[in-house]
Amino acid sequence: MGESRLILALDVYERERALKIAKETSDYLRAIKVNWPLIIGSGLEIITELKERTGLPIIADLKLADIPNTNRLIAGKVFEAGADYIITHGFVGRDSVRAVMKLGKTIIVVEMSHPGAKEFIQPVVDKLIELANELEPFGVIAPATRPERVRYIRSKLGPGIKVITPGVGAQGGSAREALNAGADYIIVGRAIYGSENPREAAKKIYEEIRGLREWS
Ligand code: NUP
Repeated sequence: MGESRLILALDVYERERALKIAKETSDYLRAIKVNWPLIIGSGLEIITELKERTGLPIIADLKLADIPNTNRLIAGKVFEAGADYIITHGFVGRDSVRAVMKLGKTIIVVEMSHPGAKEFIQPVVDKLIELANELEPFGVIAPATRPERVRYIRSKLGPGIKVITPGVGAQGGSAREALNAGADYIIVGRAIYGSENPREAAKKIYEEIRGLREWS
């Protein structure tokens, strides 16, 4: 991946719109994250197409949370379509996560960015960090909406594991604060694709965070 630390969450349904926004913003991105809305709206081939047209790595944000065999069946097809990374839940246990990791680079959800994450996920964060340290995935998801939690997670996590933080912009988190708290990359969706000029919005965030120090 290039120099930028900005990942676009491309949560639109339509293929044409997705390709247009991806093309307009790609100069400022490190990767494009594809989630269920786009896969449901445009089909799995959108991964292949986005990758070919932008040359950027694709993160498939499926948040897999199934038994090992089902996780494997899903992840196999998604990596085959060209995804470079898959996001998976850790709370389903090591066997389910391992099934994904066997097939390709994996990002484990350690703490989500929405308020509801405090109900069930936050209380088990230490165990999810332990799981990540043991399995050594490419990275983990931590909440940009709670920089103090990003700092905590970073402090407990092995140095080789990247911290990737959604929640910037529409959910109220600040790119700068997340990165200063130890995030390696930030994920931004609505604040870019929902803007009147996605290219300008991406550029603005890119410029805001350029030059902040790298943690790992
Ligand atoms: O904890 C998480 N929070 C979150 O927002 C884990 C995620 N994967 N996401 C995703 O990041 C969410 O599903 C969406 O695709 C993106 C954030 O989009 P936005 O709030 O910037 O529009």
